[in-house]
Amino acid sequence: MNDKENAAKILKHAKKVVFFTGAGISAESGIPTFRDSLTGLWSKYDPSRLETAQAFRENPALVWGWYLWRRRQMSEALPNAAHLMISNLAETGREVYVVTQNIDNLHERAGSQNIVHLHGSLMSAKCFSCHRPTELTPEQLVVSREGEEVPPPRCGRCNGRLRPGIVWFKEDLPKGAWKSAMRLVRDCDVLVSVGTSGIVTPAADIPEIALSSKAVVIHVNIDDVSLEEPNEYMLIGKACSVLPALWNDS
Ligand code: BV8
Ligand code: ZN
Repeated sequence: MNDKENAAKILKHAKKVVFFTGAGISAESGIPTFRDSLTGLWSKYDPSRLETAQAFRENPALVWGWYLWRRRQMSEALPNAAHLMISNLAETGREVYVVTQNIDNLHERAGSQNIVHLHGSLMSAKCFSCHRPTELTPEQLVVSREGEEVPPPRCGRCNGRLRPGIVWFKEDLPKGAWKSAMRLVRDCDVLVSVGTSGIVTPAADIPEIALSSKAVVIHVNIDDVSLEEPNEYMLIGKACSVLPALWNDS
């Protein structure tokens, strides 16, 4: 049997499955990934300029405007066949969890329930000064074009600036999120790692942690990202083709 057939068989017999996802799973929904040479967000913006608290301090309107723009891209995107396969698999009597690095809400909109956002979510905002979480009004979400600078709204409690509820570089991951992810990853039968380049830590350590906890790891990526270890399967291809086939073939 080839890797795909083996992986499908393993998934069929799994009781507890964790899907570890990165930007690649949302690529076919039209949301640019970070490292695509042409359209990737990195190539348009220097992450060190925009994805740090320092950048927000220096130019809150640029950073807030950029995230509003990304939020607009997300709202115009739809969950794809890969997101839907994960949500449908949870209806087959096995435990299915999602641990995602993505800040979009496509897993939620595909119907997945048990989701851990390691790096926060574009749906949330909090105060840069007192950290109070704040719901945004529709008016506060308006942005017209990419790169538009929009001064962030103010906190109702301390009048500090609101920031996106996400984790920037050099910021710790939410304690609860990391703990939940570790509990799930250490206790699963199969970890399916979908559309991640494995560059950003500590999230990038997750497939290795799963392998050392005796889980099988199935990578789904257009590139070969395998760690060349036993109990690992590398399925090369687009998430929207590979994931549905993984379930239909089993
Ligand atoms: C931390 C939210 C402790 C924001 C993100 C030096 C100095 C200081 C820190 C560090 C340092 N060196 C390392 C670090 C740690 C740092 C880090 O990892 N840096 C990297 C750049 C080396 N990490 C941190 O800072 C983390 N915090 O460590 O705290 C600490 C405290 C103080 C000081 C030091 C450490 C916090 C990291 C969180 C950053 N926030 N996101 C936002 O999104 O705007 S990271 C962001 O980038 C994503 O969340 C995700 O994690 C990452 C992108 O990775 P991927 O999702 O994998 O996406 P990518 O584009 O890379 O890859 C896409 C993949 O999909 C590719 O493989 C491609 O082949 C594939 N693909 C494409 N299309 C498809 C496909 N596959 C299938 N189908 C397709 N159709
Ligand atoms: Zn505040």
